[in-house]
Formats: sequence, C-alpha cells, structure tokens
Amino acid sequence: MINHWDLFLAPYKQAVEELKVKLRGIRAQFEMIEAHSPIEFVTGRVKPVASILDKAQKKNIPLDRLEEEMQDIAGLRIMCQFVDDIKTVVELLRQRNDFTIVEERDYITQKKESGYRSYHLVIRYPVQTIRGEKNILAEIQIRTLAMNFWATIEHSLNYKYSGRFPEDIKVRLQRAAEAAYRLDEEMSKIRFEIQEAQAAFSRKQEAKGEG
Ligand code: 0O2
Repeated sequence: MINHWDLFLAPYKQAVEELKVKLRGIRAQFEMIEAHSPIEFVTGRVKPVASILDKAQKKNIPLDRLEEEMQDIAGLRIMCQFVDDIKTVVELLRQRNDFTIVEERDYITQKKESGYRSYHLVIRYPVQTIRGEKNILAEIQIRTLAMNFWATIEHSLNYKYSGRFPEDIKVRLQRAAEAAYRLDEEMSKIRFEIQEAQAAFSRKQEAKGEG
C-alpha cells in the first residue's frame, strides 16, 4: 500500500533519476569529443526516511517544513579526478537553465573542522508531475576521488560512533584528510602527464574495438 512517505518522496526520486541522467550526459559529451571529462562519475540517492527524521530532529525542522528547510532529501554527487575539475563542473552547472542554484557552500577553500572537503550546490529543480510542476530542492556535492574516499570512510565511522569520535580517531581522521589534500595536490602537479596517458590508453582501447 502506498504510504505518506512514498507520496512525499516520489518527486525527489524522480528528480534524482533525471539529474543522474543529465549529469552523466555531461561526461558522455566530453567523451564524444575525446576531451578530458571533468566528471569521473555520478551517484545519487534519496535520503532514507530514518535519516530525514534524524536530521529534522537534530536541526529542529518541523516535519511540515521539510520541503523548504531540508535541502538534501534529493542528493547528487559528482566525482572528479582533479581539484581544478570541480571549478569547471560548477561553471557548467551555473550555465544550465533546467534548474536554478539557490545556494553554494565551498568546503574546499574552507574545510569543515572534521577535515571534510567538497563543493555543495543547492538547486531548485522543477519536476513535471501529473498535477503540474513541482519545484524541489536538491543538493549536488562535487568532490575529487580523494575527497570522496575520505568522506565515505568518515561517514561510516561517524555512523559507528554516532558522531562522537574518540580523540585518537578524530586526530587520525584529520591527518587522513590532510593526506588526501596532499594527494590531490600531487595529482594536480602531474595532471598533464596523467591526461596524456589516459588519452593514449583510450585510443589503444578504441583501436582494439573495446572503446
Ligand atoms: P548523508 O545523506 O548521510 O550524507 P549539516 O548536516 O548541519 O552538517 P547542512 O546544513 O545540511 O549541514 O548542509 P551541508 O553541510 O552543506 O551538507 C550536509 C551533507 O554534507 C551531509 O549530509 C554529508 O553528506 C556532507 N557532509 C558535511 N559534513 C560532513 C563531514 O564532516 N563528513 C562527511 N563524511 N560528510 C559531511 P548528511 O545529512 O550527513 O547526510
């Protein structure tokens, strides 16, 4: 039987599915012209009901204000190879006319105390429904593969410790975040070589008919 949450989340599900196709389309277009894609891969999810309720309680959001006040019920994540790709992606997203950006949060130049780094965009996205257009908020997180590795590990530890990390783990995570930052810096320095190697590799695959 369809319940209240299924109905509430339906436009968010639709938005996530549509946006995954659209954002993956950007990568496909770069591949088509054999240029470096600033997007490595895209994921998306609708926040599980238990997490919505948890966050609403933590942030004092009344349940009848979720649509306006919880910005990441629909969440998209764009992973990039290099830090500079993040800027390129943000520029591409700013130029689009299928949604409007309502907020930008730069946790790259201003990392969070935990060590978290990512660029967040909150967008207002129109979903077409049988009852007309419905505008929903969605959050797009843009990060490098190294930032994503760190955030994924920290997120699972956060779950284990319910956000209250023992001091030694907190310090290790901060050190790991610095190591991820240095990894991004090193990769940026040899970016040209990496891209040349990747281009040569895909030409070889194409010649073998595996492209
Ligand atoms: P999920 O879906 O489990 O990832 P707040 O939640 O108060 O920190 P706010 O206002 O919702 O912040 O917006 P923010 O900080 O732009 O976005 C929150 C989301 O960013 C989180 O979602 C995470 O996905 C990610 N994030 C922010 N800080 C951290 C961090 O320190 N570590 C990790 N791993 N991720 C972080 P949720 O709500 O946690 O949900």
